[in-house]
Amino acid sequence: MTDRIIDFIGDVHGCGQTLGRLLRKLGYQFEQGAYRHSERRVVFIGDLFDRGPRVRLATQIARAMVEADQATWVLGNHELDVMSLVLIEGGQPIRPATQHALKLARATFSDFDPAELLSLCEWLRDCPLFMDQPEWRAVHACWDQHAIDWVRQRFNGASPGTSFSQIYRDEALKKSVARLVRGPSLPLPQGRYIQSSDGVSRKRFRVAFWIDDPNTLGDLVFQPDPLPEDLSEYPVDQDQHSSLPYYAPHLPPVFFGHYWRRGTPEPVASNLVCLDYCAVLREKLVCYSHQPGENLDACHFSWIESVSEWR
Ligand SMILES: [Mn+2]
Repeated sequence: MTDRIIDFIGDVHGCGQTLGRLLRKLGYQFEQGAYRHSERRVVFIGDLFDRGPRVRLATQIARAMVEADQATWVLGNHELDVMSLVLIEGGQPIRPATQHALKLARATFSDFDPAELLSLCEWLRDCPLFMDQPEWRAVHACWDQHAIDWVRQRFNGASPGTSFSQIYRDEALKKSVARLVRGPSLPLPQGRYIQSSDGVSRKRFRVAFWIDDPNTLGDLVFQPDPLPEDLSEYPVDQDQHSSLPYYAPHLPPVFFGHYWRRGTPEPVASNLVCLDYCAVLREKLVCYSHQPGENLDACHFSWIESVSEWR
């Protein structure tokens, strides 16, 4: 795998038509049922499911590429959430379908017939939660070595396989998986909350996992909604800080998604690339084309404006 250029593609969220356009822009050709390229391969960084208008198309493209050995599909939180609602074990769904869970998964459920979605979810059991190559790494939200080691040991590898339901039965495993697919967050001080742009009020905020010595909460925040100004200057509690993972700059580059970035894509640190640029909010579906061994550079990003997905 290491001699090929790797195209890491961020959160597709049902923008299936935009995904096809991005692959063609990168030089992939649709032949024998899958997009293919002789010198490149794709790593989908997760969250192909939910929210957008063409979830089924997006997943058909990705699955066909995986089956043709042209891509790897790294699982995101939205894949895991749908799988846990759809997969049956011991005669019951793994996770009960709450109103909130059904609302998040609505675009996926409405685009598939139930048997087809079940079969896709069964197939996804064998997709990995992370990729750990000598020269690069990929995960949906956060590389936390402790969580990676824990998951690898419990799954005997990177894919849940027949152990999928254990994620919802084993608290330590659940926490580790959540760390990989949702990333770390911190609680706001007592009684405070953030009214975020999606209409939800939150008592926690998402934080970066590569800040060595933060002084204030503002040094750590990594999400679209800023902290209120007074909280931004709030000192970091050292106990809280020591609970967070830290990814050091000498480690291999990590490619991830999940964080709803905006603007012109660029690496977030010398060895970290976030690929989620809000395709499903009519922004960009973003790719980083990595030649293993080379330094990261903003010139290796490419993207498609996703607005035509709705025309
Ligand atoms: Mn996500």
